[in-house]
Amino acid sequence: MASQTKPVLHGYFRSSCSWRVRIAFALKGVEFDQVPVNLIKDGGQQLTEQYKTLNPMQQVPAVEIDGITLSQSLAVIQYIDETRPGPRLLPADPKKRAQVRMISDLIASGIQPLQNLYVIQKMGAEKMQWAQHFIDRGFQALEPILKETSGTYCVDDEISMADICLVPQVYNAERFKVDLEKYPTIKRLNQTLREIEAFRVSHPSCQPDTPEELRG
Ligand SMILES: N[C@@H](CCC(=O)N[C@@H](CS)C(=O)NCC(=O)O)C(=O)O
Repeated sequence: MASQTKPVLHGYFRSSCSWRVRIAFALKGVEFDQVPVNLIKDGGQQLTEQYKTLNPMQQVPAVEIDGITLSQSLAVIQYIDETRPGPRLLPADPKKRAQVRMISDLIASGIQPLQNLYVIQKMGAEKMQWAQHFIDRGFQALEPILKETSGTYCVDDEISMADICLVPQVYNAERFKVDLEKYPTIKRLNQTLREIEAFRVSHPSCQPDTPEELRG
């Protein structure tokens, strides 16, 4: 049962996993509070003992919701979907639902962790090349899958968790200067999705902790 207290998202404006959760809340029309966790400042506020109590992996997001604390953005999104009214974020049809999970996992397990801050910091001067390589590798797999599954959105014509994962990953790809021309389906879907209100209001350029120079 959803409680009356507003959920609290501990996140970072530019974190793609935090953005996923912001999109899910926005699509469901759920109000929430944000507590910024700066991944860079003070050597990384996610690494403090205090934050570790919220997410022992010392990553964002962590979400306080209905009396529990959750980490792992896909678990958070599915909990929001299962407890809040509004558009379904996973389709009713088992085949489509499996496709949504396949695409979400491909991004959340097969791409994002390999270009995550903690990992690329270990790569020193090669970090750009490293991130590009793994995003490209993932997008080479994602492009034919999406060509097959997509309609207006990643799976058919309903917005789903797959779309929630795609847009922040494309944002990361752009940050790491991956050539998106090689991926026409990914590019088309991203262009369509980023115009949608829930994706716009949750964009890294307009969050409470977005620095002035990156606001837009
Ligand atoms: N599987 C986790 C991944 C979380 C994650 O990688 N968060 C990144 C930001 S998107 C982070 O906190 N990085 C901090 C670090 O690498 O030190 C999820 O989906 O929530």
